[in-house]
Amino acid sequence: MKSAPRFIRKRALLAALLATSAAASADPGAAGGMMGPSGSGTVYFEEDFSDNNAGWTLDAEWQIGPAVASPSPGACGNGDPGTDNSPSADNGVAGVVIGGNASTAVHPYYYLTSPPTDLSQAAGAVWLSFYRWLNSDYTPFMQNTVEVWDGSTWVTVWSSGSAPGVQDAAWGAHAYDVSAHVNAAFRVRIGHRVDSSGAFTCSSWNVDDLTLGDFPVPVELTSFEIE
Ligand SMILES: [Ca+2]
Ligand SMILES: [Ca+2]
Ligand SMILES: [Ca+2]
Repeated sequence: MKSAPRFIRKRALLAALLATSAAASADPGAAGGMMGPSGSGTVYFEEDFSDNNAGWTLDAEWQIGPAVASPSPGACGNGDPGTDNSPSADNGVAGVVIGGNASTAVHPYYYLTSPPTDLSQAAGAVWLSFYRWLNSDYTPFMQNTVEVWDGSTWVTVWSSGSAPGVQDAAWGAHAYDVSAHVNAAFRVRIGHRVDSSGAFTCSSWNVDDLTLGDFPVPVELTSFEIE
C-alpha cells in the first residue's frame, strides 16, 4: 500500500516546493507556459541515468555514465558538470562525450532515444521534464533538438536557434507539454547535429532526471520521499 500514497505525498511536496521556488521554468513556446502542478502527481516514466537498464538507444557520441567535469573549451561557454542532478550517489547522467567535447565535423543528428512508454491510458496532461546542462554553438553551425514519437512521426518540441548559442552553467529544469502526442509507444529523443564547418568546440548535452508525468517539473522526486 505504499506505492499509491507515494505519489500523493510527492505531489503535496511538489506543490510546496513550487510555491517557494523558481527552480523550474517552462520553455518559451511550450503550450500553456509555466503552471503549477495540476495533475495527481502520476509519474509514467522516470530516469535518473544511474544505469541503462531501461534500454536507451545511444547514437554516436552519446553516453550514459558518471558525470565528469571538463574545462570550458573556450568560445562555446562551459564544460561538462562534475556532478549529476540526482540525489543518488551514482553520479549518472546521459551526455554527449561525457567529460569532453562534441566533434565539430559536419554530421546529421545523433540521438539519445528512450524506450517506449505506454501513455495510451494517460488521463489529462502529460509533461516531458528533465534537467539540462547544455553548451552548444548556434545555427547554422550546431543545432539541438528535443522530439517525441506521436505514434507515426517524430514531433519537435524544442530546438535551438541562431546566435547566441546555449551556454548552461548549471543544471536547469525544462518542461514541455506533450499531451497532444501521447500514444501506446511514446518515446523521447534528444539530439545534436553539426550543419556547417567552422563550428566552435562545445561540451554539448548533459541530461538528468527525465520524467514523464502529469505535472511539469522534473523535481528530484526521491529527495522528497517521506516514509
Ligand atoms: Ca547525485
Ligand atoms: Ca543522475
Ligand atoms: Ca560533453
